[in-house]
Amino acid sequence: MRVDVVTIFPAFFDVLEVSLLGRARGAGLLDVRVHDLRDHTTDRHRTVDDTPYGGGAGMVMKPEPWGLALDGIVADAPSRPTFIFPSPAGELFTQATARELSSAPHLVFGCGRYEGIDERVFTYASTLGDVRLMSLGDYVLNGGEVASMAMIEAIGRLIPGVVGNPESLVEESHEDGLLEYPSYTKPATWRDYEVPDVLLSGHHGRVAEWRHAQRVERTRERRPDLLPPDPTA
Ligand code: JFH
Repeated sequence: MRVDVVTIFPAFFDVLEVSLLGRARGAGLLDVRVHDLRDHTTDRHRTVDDTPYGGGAGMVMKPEPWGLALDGIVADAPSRPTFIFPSPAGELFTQATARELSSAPHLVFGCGRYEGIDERVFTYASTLGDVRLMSLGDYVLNGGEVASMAMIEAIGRLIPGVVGNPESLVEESHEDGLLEYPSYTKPATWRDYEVPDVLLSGHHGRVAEWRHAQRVERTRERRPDLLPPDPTA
């Protein structure tokens, strides 16, 4: 998979080298290229923002550098890319979104800052490929970089060969709508806390039942929104 990232903070993405995805990049499964938006400015101050038409707080990212940056990426693209712009006003990015995007040959992440990007950039990008405005959740970050990084990691680990054990991807929580069961490892007693007896019993059927019950109970307590509606409620 080819991934391009456009940002005014390219150094943010240095951590991709040391993360889980560093290995995937080494193996040629993932080709990530980070571009500095300011390289596409034409004024002495390398300006990327300006005041909003119609007034209001803060600054908005100018369209011209974005147009040049996207043109440059598309010029040597393998196919029509999918553009992803993190935004607090986007559709919710979920595991299903990550799954869907993991089969795309080319993703382009546009990282806004300030109050966001001039709306016409999204319109222009939609003439070059599919455009998705994506939110990580209902809270406000300072820009699109952290959201892009999270999405690149969530998508990248679903590419076959990126995560070591393919079983851990099939069994994964959030694909079947329940939270995961609690995990334990050695020692069996740690600071007077015991591992639940059933896990030491060797009864695979009872272990599976116990884990399923744990998943349902934890989901009801922490994420009732994931469960089907209770008809007695
Ligand atoms: C981003 C920022 C907008 C103004 C709510 C009402 C008014 C600050 C680019 C994604 C998620 C983001 C995100 C993604 C891209 C950018 C900062 C934007 C406003 C906020 C204030 C700039 C934030 N899931 N959260 N945040 N910002 N809005």
